[in-house]
Amino acid sequence: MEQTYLMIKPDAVQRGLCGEIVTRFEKKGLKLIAMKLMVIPKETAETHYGEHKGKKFYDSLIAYITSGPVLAMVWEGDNAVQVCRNIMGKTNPQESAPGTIRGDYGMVTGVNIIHGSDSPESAKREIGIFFKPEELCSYDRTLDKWTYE
Ligand code: DAT
Ligand code: MG
Repeated sequence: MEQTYLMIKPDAVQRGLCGEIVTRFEKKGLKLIAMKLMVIPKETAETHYGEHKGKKFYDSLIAYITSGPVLAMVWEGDNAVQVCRNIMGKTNPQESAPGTIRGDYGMVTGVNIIHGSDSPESAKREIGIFFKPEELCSYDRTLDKWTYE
């Protein structure tokens, strides 16, 4: 099964949206593998967002993502990376479809509620940044036989 790294960003933690957001992934049928509330150290944020270094929004992105606690999570499921990106919506919340997390809760790209890995390779890298292997829970759910064919 594919795993993805999701992170509820500081704005959504402050706004009390963690429960509603987690519920969407649970109800979809994805499986929660790991979860940790943490304030990201600046160096870790720079590693995570390394691909954006040099872009005009980079400094504000690092300041934003380190401005308060984030809820770091690993979720698992068939095609989990793309399924979660679909649930999140487009990067710019003004272009995200209603019904998506960013479409329902966000207003601007610079404060856009949630992060999700963009490929299985990114997911492996990002999970490794935020979690130790022993922090990932391996377990069976009886529910899965009603979720998958
Ligand atoms: P995504 O988070 O959808 O994977 P991304 O990887 O292109 O999007 O960018 C990472 C984050 O950087 C994004 O969630 C918000 C911020 N960002 C991207 N483009 C931006 C822009 N043009 N202005 C302000 N912030 C931006
Ligand atoms: Mg991205």
